[in-house]
Amino acid sequence: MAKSKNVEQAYALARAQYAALGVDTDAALKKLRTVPISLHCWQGDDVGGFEKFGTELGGGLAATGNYPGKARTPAELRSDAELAFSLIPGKHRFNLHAFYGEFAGKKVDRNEIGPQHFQGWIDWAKKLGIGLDFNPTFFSHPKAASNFTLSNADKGIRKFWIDHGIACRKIAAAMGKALGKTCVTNVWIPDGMKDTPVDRVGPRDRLTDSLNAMFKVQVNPAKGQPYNLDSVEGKLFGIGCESYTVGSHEYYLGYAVKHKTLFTLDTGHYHPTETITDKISSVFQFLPEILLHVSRGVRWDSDHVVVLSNELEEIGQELVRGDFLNRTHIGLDYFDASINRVAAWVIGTRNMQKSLLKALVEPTPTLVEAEKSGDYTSRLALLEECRTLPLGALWDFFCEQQEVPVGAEWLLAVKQYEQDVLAKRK
Ligand code: RNT
Ligand code: ZN
Repeated sequence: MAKSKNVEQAYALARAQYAALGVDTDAALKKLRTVPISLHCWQGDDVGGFEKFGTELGGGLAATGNYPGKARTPAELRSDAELAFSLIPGKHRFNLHAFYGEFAGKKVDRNEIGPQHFQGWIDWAKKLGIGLDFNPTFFSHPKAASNFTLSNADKGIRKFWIDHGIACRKIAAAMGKALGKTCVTNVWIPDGMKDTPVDRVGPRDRLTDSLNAMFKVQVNPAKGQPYNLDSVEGKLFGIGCESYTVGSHEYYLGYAVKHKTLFTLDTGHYHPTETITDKISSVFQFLPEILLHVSRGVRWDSDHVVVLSNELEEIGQELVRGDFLNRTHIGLDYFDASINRVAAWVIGTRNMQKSLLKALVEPTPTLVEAEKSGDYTSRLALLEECRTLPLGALWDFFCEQQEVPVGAEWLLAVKQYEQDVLAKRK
């Protein structure tokens, strides 16, 4: 890619402006390069998967819109994701759900899946030099139709889902081992009730037993880097589960602390006026690592494409200020079917990176000093001045350094691909 003189000149000016505040922008860009974001496979096909059981998307999840060109096969999904990766600076990861396996036209039920169904994904990840993450799929299945999976009152159904969870952890470990990059497996279940329950205890007792049975199976080597890390994701409510969610925030935070799993904070899983900003440092008091599902709820957990909002900037600030980047696995979780799906990946990922960059070039020591000495006037004044520093010049330079399109140029590649490839998927 030809280097642009404008980009370099703008960077030199911006660099000096940040340096005057004591900020080393070269070091910030170097750090940003090392932070992988896990792109969620399910943005590529509206959480469809490749099982073809004919079951509708369940669990209160809803991908609205019918933009043409969604991926219908693993090969198409991989091709779309490759385009997205080529437009995002840095090296990232890909996050698979269990129902995206390659089943060669056969009906392989969820309790029967194995690493062989993900060999194509492993080979692909190896070729790209990226890591994979994983998720058991506890929805879009006849045995999840009652909205009770791991907490189901029926022992047989519970067993089915426990076996699915174990199968997934083994697949994840096989991925981690094959790629030499630890895989993070996120457990989210849709269990809950539309109307007010009478027994809130029973399902939670059963969920605890099921999780214990699922996590009891060892999938990691006795020593050294783990192949797989387990995480659990809570939620406030879902469509069809407005009154009771078995795996609530408190439930899983307690479970994670007690059983030493990771804990997933999804930005869409709280009251609409509540953000995860203030939860990060609290959770880190008690857990070594967390998983983020960066999403954007609009009025509800609507999973809109992540934009560079105040909330996203605050998340970046918390991760950087608290020195939590090495303890945080950052993943995206949204699904918008009303716009080009490759663009949705690119926009959300680049925004997540911009929020980190903005935090990495904050004059944090000066701000902390002001705060410590009780000079809240300076703290506020400086924070507000920082908002309009030339971040765009740093970002453009970073894109150029990483040999991906600068500014909105990436959109041209997406539009071209839409014309050449997506439009032909009828
Ligand atoms: C649902 C959870 C969960 C899912 C994915 C598809 O509310 O956020 O993470 O979005 O597993
Ligand atoms: Zn999520």
